This record gives sequence, structure tokens and C-alpha cells, in this order.
Amino acid sequence: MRHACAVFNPFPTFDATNPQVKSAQKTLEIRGKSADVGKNVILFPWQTATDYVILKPRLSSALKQLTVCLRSYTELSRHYALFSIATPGSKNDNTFLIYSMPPNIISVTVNQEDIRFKVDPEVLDWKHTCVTWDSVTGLLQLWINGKCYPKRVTKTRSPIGPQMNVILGQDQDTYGGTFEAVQSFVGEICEVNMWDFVLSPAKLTQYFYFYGDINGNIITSKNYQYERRGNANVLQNEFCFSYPT
Ligand SMILES: [Ca+2]
Repeated sequence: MRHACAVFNPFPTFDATNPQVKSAQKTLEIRGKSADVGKNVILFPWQTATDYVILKPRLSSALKQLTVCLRSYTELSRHYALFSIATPGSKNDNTFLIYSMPPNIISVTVNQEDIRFKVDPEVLDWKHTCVTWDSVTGLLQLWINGKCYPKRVTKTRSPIGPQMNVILGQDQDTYGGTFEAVQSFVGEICEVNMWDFVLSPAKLTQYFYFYGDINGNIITSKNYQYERRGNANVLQNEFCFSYPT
């Protein structure tokens, strides 16, 4: 039987010549999102202590400033690690950690100093998170979905690295290890970028609203340098936003 209306599948197999993809890209351009919709999405399918991705930042000296941005999508209502940096020689190694504590707290730890931001409650949608930190002033900013939460200042002023392990999907309690399944991330992460400077408010806002040419200078989502472990998987040419929005 012939249907009166074609059923539109918003997530067809990515093919730039596919009319459905072209149509979706057109709509996205109208909505202010770039036609460059095919992204590398990292999928963490299960709660384990063995699934994670190691990112390889390009670093020659310790970080005096940093910005980390990423998008995430999860059903988790328990605590989970979004982004974990550990450096050698420390026991409980939260050198830099973005740790979500649903429904409305995000902990950002810098050099073991835990700063808790009160945030809007989590909803079941893609979430854009950016954190910036300046070691000279201690200024710490958390941006979620283009909203800057009240700025904080850390007591710690020690630059980070340059030797470091950057891990997605788990919280490092030691350098490169000692994970707990109950703190693991389950869901999707994409557009992970990191800079060795503090991005301007204009750039941070732009990167939330537009899915264009984002290219972190020490970690870039354009071309991840990574190793994956366990069942964590990198899917090519996926969407990393809900459709339609
Ligand atoms: Ca832990």
C-alpha cells in the first residue's frame, strides 16, 4: 500500500548525496547550524570501569590557561565524569575534572580543589559544556548551553602538565587508572575541543549556537588523536544534536 506521506527519517546513513541528508542540511542551515553536520561521536554503551577513550593533547609546556568544550548526551541520573585529566605523582588525581552530579550540580576540580556550580536541572537532550580556567587569576568559568554560570576563583594557581592523561568516560583516581563503574559516563560525547588559552565569551557562545569550524589547538574534534579502550567506540559522521530543535 502506498502511504500518502513519506516518513522522514532524521538519522539516515550519512551520505552527502542522499536527498534526505541534503534536506536535513538545508533545514539546519535555516536553524543557524552549519551544514557540516557529520561529526565523530564517541559512544559509551555500558556502565563499566573498562570503557574509555584516551585523548592525546598536543602540548609542549604546562597549561597556564585552558578551555575545554564538549557536547554530551546521556540518560544518567547518577554522578558521572565528563572529562578527566590526571598528572603523574598525585594520589587522588583530580588535576582537572568536570564531574556532573545530577540533577543540578556540576563539580569542576582543578589541582584537587573542588568547586561546585549550581546549574539548571539536567534534561534529556544534548548538552554543550565549556570550562575555562586561568592559573594567574584563578578565574574559573562554567558555560552550559551558551549560559555562563556565576564566575568562581580557585585558590590553586599551579599550571597543569605538560605530562598528563586526558580521559573521557571515566574518573581517574590515579594517573591513567583506578576507575569506578558507578562514576563512568554512559551515552554519547562529541565535539571535544581543548585550547591552551581562555576563549572569549563571544567564541563560547558562538560554539554553542553554531556547529561550524571548531578547532581546538591542543585537542581538536576535527581529527582526534585518541586510543579507545573496552567498548567505547568512535562513530563517524553522526549528528550530535537533537533533531529537530
Ligand atoms: Ca573515582
